[in-house]
Amino acid sequence: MTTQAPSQGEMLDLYAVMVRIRRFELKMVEIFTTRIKNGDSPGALHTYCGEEAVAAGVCSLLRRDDYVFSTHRGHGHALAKGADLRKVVAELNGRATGLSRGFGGSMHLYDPSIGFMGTTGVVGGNLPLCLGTAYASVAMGKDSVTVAFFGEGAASQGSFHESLNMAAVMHWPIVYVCENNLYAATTHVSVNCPVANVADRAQGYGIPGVVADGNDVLAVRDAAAAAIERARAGFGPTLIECKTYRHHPHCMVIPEHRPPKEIREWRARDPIELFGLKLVAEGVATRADLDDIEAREVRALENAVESMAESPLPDPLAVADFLWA
Ligand SMILES: Cc1ncc(C[n+]2csc(CCOP(=O)(O)OP(=O)(O)O)c2C)c(N)n1
Repeated sequence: MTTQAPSQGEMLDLYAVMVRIRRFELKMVEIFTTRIKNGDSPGALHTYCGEEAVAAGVCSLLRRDDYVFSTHRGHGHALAKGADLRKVVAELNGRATGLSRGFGGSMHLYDPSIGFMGTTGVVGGNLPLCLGTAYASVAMGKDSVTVAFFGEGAASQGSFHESLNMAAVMHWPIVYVCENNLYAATTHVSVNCPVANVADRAQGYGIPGVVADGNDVLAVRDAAAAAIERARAGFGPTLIECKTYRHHPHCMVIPEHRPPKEIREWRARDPIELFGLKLVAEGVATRADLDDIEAREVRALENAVESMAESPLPDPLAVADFLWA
């Protein structure tokens, strides 16, 4: 397998995508907090802060005609796959200009035009679905690859095992990306996973299982490169486990339960800061270049929030557009 080192432009893109996701999530926390204070109920918000290197690293290698199946923690996957920032901001705020016309929200973001096959509120629910696009690619003679992101909690659902087994026996082009952030809501991975690594479970299906540092975007990219190449060439699925950690509690309504020391230690390994330091140390970018990227992303986000605020709510009767006749 050949893994091409990213060019300077690709490195800066990786940085920009991670910053875009981080800024987006922090802004949504701000907006949702205000809305809750105002007696509004904007729904659940599962942020991806701390895990950006996974989505950025994997999606940087995908083509538009490759497919991504996401989770309840999926804003980062959508943005990394190329979803329009304005439409994602609008969708999370229930506006008619949103990705799902304002009817879906955080856990129902879809954009099939870029191969983004959706976030979902059903933990492990995306894993059987990803078999569909993989089968379709094979049946149509296309070399598109399907990526399924999921948490380590989902890896203890029956759907995980069914999906891996099917993909393995059929040699379907799927890259399974487990985002092991140590906790499924409040349950530590050691409670529901009896082996050291989720990736070890790949052995049971005769496919490669790889552990990657999920806070190192280049390590994620390397692991993904080999898996994508393998899948595209017709050799079947790979299970990648990215060890990472979320900055925020599980969602807006569940209080923090994790040990403060553990949170501090992981936050000290912030994927964006680590990558920024590396870019500067290796002369790929100056601190001023990185600040420019940050400023550009902040501007784009501010514009998206402004346009969302001016966008209408969906017409309730338009829901009929989604019903079968
Ligand atoms: C089938 C199902 N069971 C339970 C839940 C409630 N639930 C929502 S998120 C979550 C934790 C999922 O953990 P993990 O898969 O590790 O993803 P993470 O939240 O850590 O990203 C649970 C149990 C659900 N949404 N769907």
